Amino acid sequence: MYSTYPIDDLRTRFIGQKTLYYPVTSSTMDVAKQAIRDGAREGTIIIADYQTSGRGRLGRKWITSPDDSILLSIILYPEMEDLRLLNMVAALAVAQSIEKLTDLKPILKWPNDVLIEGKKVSGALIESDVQGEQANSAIVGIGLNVNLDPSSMPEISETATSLKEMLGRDVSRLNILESLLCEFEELCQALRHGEPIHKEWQRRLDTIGREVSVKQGNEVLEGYAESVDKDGNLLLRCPDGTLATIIAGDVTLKAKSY
Ligand code: BT5
Repeated sequence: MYSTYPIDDLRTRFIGQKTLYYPVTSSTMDVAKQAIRDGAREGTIIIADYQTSGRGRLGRKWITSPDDSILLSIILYPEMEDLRLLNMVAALAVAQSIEKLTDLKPILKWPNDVLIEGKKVSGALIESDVQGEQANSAIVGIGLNVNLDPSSMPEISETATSLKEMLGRDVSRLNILESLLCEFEELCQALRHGEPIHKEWQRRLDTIGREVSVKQGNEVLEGYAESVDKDGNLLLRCPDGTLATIIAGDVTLKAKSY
């Protein structure tokens, strides 16, 4: 269990100022959807100690054991043009909050993974309600492995890590959460003021300048990850010299050549 809720003295204006907290729920995304239907205000967060059906993108699972992770959904009512940038906000907020509180050096993997020493410590899932050209709402879901022990979880033991595993000590979920919410709000404000947050995101992306394979459904594209555009799409230089714009997919990095 988190020790205290709500967070005392949370230094944000709107993110996390209203919290719905569950020891166990199916998925904080589902709770957030219902909260939107019930008229939740912007910045409302849903946090859980455990999810019975935690989800990732494309129907994949998000796996944790009880009380060891940050499992968070944030409700936003964004402008349409900001919607596609929320994955950047989520990944940057996670990376910056880890950096503020530890000496770890997280890096980002396109589109929204946060890695430490090549292993995934956090992922983000954005679910939105869009009608025509209008974004009605968005839910930013963030899973962050704080004290998780990946070695006890065969499905992710090879690919996942946690702050505890990297630091060799327990880490306060509450401290990380508080920092994460502050970073998230600052980035939201930057986005609203039209600041180019994609530049900082791109700077931290390990994917750029690497040979990669991109899986989109059953199709696999190979090429050189040249850069990202301001909407966060990956620009892939294909072997025939053409430039492909990748909007969604899973990237596998090939070994670094020095
Ligand atoms: C993501 O999906 O990385 C988005 C994860 C979002 C989870 C949060 S938790 C709060 C909120 N409520 C939810 O129900 N979801 C959100 P994706 O890129 O599809 O990655 C999923 C893949 O990551 C899985 O197929 C596993 O390989 C791996 N994975 C699963 N659990 C993991 C964990 N705890 N740590 C690291 N990797 C994990």
